[in-house]
Amino acid sequence: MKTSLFFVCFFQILATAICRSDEHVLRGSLSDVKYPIILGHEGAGIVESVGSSVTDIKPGDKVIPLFVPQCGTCRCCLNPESNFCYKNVFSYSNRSSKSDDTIFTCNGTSVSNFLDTGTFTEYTVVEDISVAKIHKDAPLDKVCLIGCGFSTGYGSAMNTAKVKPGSTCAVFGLGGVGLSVIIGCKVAGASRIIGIDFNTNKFAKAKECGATECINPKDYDRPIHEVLAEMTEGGVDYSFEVIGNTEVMESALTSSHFGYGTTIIVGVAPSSAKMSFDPSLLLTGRTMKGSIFGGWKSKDHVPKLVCDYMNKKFNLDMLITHKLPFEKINEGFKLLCNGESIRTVLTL
Ligand code: PAD
Ligand code: ZN
Ligand code: ZN
Repeated sequence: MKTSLFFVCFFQILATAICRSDEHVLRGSLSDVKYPIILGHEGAGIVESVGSSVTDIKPGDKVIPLFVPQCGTCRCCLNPESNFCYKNVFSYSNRSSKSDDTIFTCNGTSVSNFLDTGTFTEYTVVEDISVAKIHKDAPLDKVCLIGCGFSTGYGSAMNTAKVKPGSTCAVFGLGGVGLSVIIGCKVAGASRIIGIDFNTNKFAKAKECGATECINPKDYDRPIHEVLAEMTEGGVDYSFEVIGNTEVMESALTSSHFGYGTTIIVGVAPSSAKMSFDPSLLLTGRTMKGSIFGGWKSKDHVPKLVCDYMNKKFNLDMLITHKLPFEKINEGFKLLCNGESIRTVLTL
């Protein structure tokens, strides 16, 4: 391990949820990930020990690992508009250098640690820039969702899109992340929130989260952007792609109103995917942006989001449809793939 032991935090994972990004890796759609790998990145736990230079976390503290680190000193961390960090694992240059830097081995073979957080394990070790101390009374089996799905969706609406009161939003994909976008749009004061999914079983939960209407593209014999244009007198103010499908990304862009519409890409497309769309969609005044971890500066904001949850600023409990003991992890993946679950939380 190249990381200095002075700066690490060793902790027990007590709760972790399953996110679609874990399943992307299981399926092999993110080709630049090295196998074997410890998946999981939406977890929470309790610290066992820390390196001697770690000052903000101590044994016994409750923590959430951060799949986007915050070193606090790089150009991205110093830019108030960015929540990226030079120490991220997403850029190709970092990935290759990280590949020889595995913390874990099994029978002499290196084992990668997904997004430097790998929460599908009883114990793990991360750098202090990849872990946030949270409130001592936080319920770990709920706030683990703040480690990825909830914060990503909620922040995409609040930070990346900056949804305005009275606006109209369209959310493509009603999984745990898409429903969290809906919660964010609602908290931001959107007056119409249209959920789009080809699994109608997701509609009741989407409405519980704040969707004002839900539509299924399979119910129409014309492109969904035409349906949305009709419903909204020309297009929505904000559209969100929360699936990871480039064709839907194009639909989301086309569904936003010319002159001012904003489209946010949240879904993770397969590594080989490329987008192609008519550039006049942008030329005519639309904006398209991506959002990683909802734009939150992870180490600063995760503890605040946990407090906001505890103070009932938002409710994420309705995203948790299943709870299983950790040994039943494969059942949790089946529920996700069959479209039956929103979030399954695995506990020790
Ligand atoms: P999920 O699988 O629970 O939800 C996806 C939803 O999309 C499901 O309800 C599907 O039925 C629906 N769907 C799939 N294809 C279509 C289609 N063509 N048209 C309409 N509906 C469709 O996933 P999730 O909510 O856990 O994650 C969603 C995406 O967000 C996924 O790609 C994941 O990798 C990505 C993600 N991004 C970040 C980030 O920081 N940007 C973080 C976490 C997850
Ligand atoms: Zn995730
Ligand atoms: Zn940084």
